[in-house]
Amino acid sequence: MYAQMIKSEASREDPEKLAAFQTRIDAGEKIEPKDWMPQGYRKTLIRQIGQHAHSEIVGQLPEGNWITRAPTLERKAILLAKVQDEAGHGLYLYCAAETLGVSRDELTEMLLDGRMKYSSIFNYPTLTWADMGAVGWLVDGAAIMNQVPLQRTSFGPYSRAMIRICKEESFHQRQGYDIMMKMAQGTRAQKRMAQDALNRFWYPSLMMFGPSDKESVHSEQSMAWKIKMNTNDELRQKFVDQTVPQAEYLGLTVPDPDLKWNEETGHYDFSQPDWSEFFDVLKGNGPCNRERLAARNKAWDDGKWVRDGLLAHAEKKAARKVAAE
Ligand code: BYC
Repeated sequence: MYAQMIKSEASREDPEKLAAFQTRIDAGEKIEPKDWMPQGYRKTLIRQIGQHAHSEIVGQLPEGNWITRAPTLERKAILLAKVQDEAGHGLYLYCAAETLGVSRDELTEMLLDGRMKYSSIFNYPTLTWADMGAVGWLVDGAAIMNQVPLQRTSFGPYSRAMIRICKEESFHQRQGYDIMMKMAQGTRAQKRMAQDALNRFWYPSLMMFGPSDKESVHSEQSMAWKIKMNTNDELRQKFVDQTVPQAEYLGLTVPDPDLKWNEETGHYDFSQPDWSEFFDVLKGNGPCNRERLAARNKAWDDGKWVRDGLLAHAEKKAARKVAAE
């Protein structure tokens, strides 16, 4: 539907402008907010950047759950800093989306009433401290795999936001791997916890890259516009190739009996996630969808008095300025 809408919009655009735009993209030029751009390009960016921003904000919830229960003061401080970074990432991304003519409030309302998505991964619960390790190692690892190429994306503000975000994500992944290392080298019970976290987060992490290329509705157009730099399957494969040796180093087992190194392709063969589960989570039926949206709705409602106060203050200031002129 969406892809068709983008195509039908393209047919209404001025063909000369479209061709000139594509030439700029092909030449690797950055598109800036005031430049002419096709409506479909603008909409696709608002969708992707908005969903990305929402993912950062909703992504604070499963980890925020563990701040008060971190095992040491040091771990608590590190986790707190990581969760704060994620709020910052959300803000950079909302700002990048705002340059396309949509307000942060509009984006938030679309998240809250279910018109916009956030990453499927955050609909899974974080049950033990080892999950903080698995989230950092696997979830941030998958995020980095997806986001490093996005530093070269064609839209200037998105690309610049990604450069900053990627630097912080690398620290996030290291802290996750460090937790896994401690758990994997700890007592038998701790190692079991680490293995259990890997078992539960492996396939949901593979799902983060989106559906298979055959099922991906946006990839073709988004890649032609360099909004996306790789297909979903390409990045998923890179993630598996990078992560399996890390699991081996930890002495943990990736929960896939069909996982094996393929000499011919130079990549790991692996089992696909259960795609029916993925689409079910997208429809709102994952283990934590309702809880996550309820938490965001509550935060929005509880923050109303702050927004109202700031707005009233800004209006008073503007009125005073006009009166003084
Ligand atoms: N979850 O045509 P496709 C983080 C949707 S945050 C939910 O392949 P596209 C972190 C997709 O939106 C990481 N929905 O789409 C934060 C589309 O539906 P709509 C977030 C998904 O856009 C805190 C439909 O499925 N990263 O790292 O070409 C703590 C068809 O898919 C998912 C980003 O957002 C999913 N996993 O490709 C720790 C990166 N996958 O919109 C960590 C930027 C697909 O038509 N985004 N869908 O209703 C992207 O790179 C791309 O948007 C995707 C999907 C690769 C995710």
